[in-house]
Amino acid sequence: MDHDVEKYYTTCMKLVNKAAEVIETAFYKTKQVESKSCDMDLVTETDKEVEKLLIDGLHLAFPDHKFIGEESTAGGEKCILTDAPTWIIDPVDGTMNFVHSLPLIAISIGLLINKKPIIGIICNPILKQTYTAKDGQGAFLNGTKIKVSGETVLAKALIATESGTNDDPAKIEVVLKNLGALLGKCHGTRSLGSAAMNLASVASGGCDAYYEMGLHAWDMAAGQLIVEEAGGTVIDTTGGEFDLMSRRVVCASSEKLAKDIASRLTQYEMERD
Ligand code: LIP
Repeated sequence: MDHDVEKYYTTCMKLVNKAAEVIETAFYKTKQVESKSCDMDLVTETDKEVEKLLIDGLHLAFPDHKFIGEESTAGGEKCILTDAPTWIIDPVDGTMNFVHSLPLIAISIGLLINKKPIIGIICNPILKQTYTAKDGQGAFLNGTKIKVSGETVLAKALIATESGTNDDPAKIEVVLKNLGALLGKCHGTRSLGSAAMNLASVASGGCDAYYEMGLHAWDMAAGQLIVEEAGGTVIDTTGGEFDLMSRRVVCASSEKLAKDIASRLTQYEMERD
């Protein structure tokens, strides 16, 4: 079946622009916050409203497409990736930042067809940054082409990572061990508080690498394509091939740097998406 990727992209962008207005309006107001898996894993009424706006709009335009959405999954829907065109959506990535009105947040949407990333959109409505990519067509920030830094040397790399939204002491131990394995051996580490913004920062060269364990498909779907289209490498934290449902990622400005970081990481076992 032929796919009109241009139509998928323009339809999605119109909805992203509407969603961005919803987030912007809510950003400096008091939020209604609920906890999900633990007290650090939050959801607001805006996450739910934006996910509904995006899924309803895309479903109306493309009734045979499938969806994996962060909040629908939290609400009990199954997270199943088939070969059908599937939109993977994080309505507000960086919900903790959003709750604190820290403007490092993003709408993150990836479209996969035959399990292959075809479209990636990361939109930060507060900083007015929209990162986009289409398969084979490069990566862009607000319409201007972007590239990874190209750094290959760990000692010169600025590395993003996150402590994540998990209160398991075993996970915290692994996070600290991995930080310990890199601090003093690289330029420094950063935590933007949003997986999508970390991925976008590697794609645009601000950070040279990003790694995390405990993510979900909706945190990485858009960013994977944007980093790859910007010339970067995306792999598993074990050093093997990237698997969107495996809940872990290392991405970097070069394959050498990605593999070097992966070789230093202790793994944390999690159930797959
Ligand atoms: C969160 C991220 C955060 C990461 C967490 C989580 P949410 O997404 O973006 O940076 O550390 O693992 O996935 O819950 O804000 O959409």
